[in-house]
Amino acid sequence: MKSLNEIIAQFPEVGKVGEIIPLTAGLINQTYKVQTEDPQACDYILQCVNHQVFKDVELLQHNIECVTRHIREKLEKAHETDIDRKVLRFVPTAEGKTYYFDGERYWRVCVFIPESQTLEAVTPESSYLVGVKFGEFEAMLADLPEKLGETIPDFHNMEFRLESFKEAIASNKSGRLEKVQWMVDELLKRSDEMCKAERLYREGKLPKRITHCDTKVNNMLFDENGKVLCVIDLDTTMPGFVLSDFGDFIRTAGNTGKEDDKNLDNVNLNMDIFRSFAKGYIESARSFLLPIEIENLPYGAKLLTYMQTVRFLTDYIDGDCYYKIQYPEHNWQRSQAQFKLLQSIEEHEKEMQNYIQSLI
Ligand code: GN1
Ligand code: MG
Repeated sequence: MKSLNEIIAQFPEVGKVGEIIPLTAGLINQTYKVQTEDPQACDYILQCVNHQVFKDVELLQHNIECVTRHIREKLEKAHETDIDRKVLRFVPTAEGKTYYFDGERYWRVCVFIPESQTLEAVTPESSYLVGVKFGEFEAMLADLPEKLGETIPDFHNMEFRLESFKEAIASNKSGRLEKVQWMVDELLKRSDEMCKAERLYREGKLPKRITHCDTKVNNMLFDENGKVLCVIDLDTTMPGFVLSDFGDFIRTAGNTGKEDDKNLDNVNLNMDIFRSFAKGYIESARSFLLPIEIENLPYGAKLLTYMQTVRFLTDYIDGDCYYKIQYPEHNWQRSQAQFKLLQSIEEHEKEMQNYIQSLI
């Protein structure tokens, strides 16, 4: 196996390397911060792409190159300043590729955006700004000339997720089914309602657009003054429903507790975050959103929370093959916390709909 220093050496732009620090945030890829010795030079992010999850890394990097190039061009045309902090830049290998295959694993390097930070929680003020930014992100990609592929086929396809769920239940690999049966029943009870988006798509009523598909708070960089800089973690940027982007933000940032909170009393929908995000998002995305998309935004919040509950529980029943876990019952804890959030979102559905109506 090649050492990290040998891997980085494949990306000639990166100068003399100092410390390499593992970062732990993501549940999928392995990420490192690469500090360079020259104090004038920038630092880098090195990532080992999870090839189990992202089967076609070439397609993945093609998507990312198209997206970052297009956004960069838009920022340049708009005479924005400080562009290198507003869009990611991936570093080429000696062969001019944006990834390196070491015979076993895929690696890529992007520039570390200086004086930037991720937040694990937002305030109503910052969630308004993040709403504006994710709306802008989709708006900027609305006229992307290249066609993007699905980096994870059927990633946010609820019908497909339910099929995998049912397969996991049928084979009960971990023997954990009995314990979680009550939640399985609760989830299956809602399955028909939760496939509405796929049905609307087939009927030609709900479009697919380029969406980010992982709009967590920690996939947004902020500057030292709390201003939004740029959207990161572009691995799942692909055709999908805007409901995904809206919903996944509410699912993550609009939770008064943690995604894996051990105390379920902490977990509820934060309506202040919902309102401020919705306001910002609709402001910047209304230029291209159809009425059916706007109307279904609260449904998106419910759908993504439901989908994540199904995904965590599927992984738990399968014996923890997908998500990185920190303790044996982690995926069960996550499932319970997501389910609690789902219930809270269901209780607030009417209130969310009324608010969206008041904005349009
Ligand atoms: C994964 O790796 P991370 O934390 O950015 C997952 C998301 C889930 C999330 C659960 C490719 O994202 O879809 O919502 O965990 N990404 C992939 O928090 O499966
Ligand atoms: Mg991420």
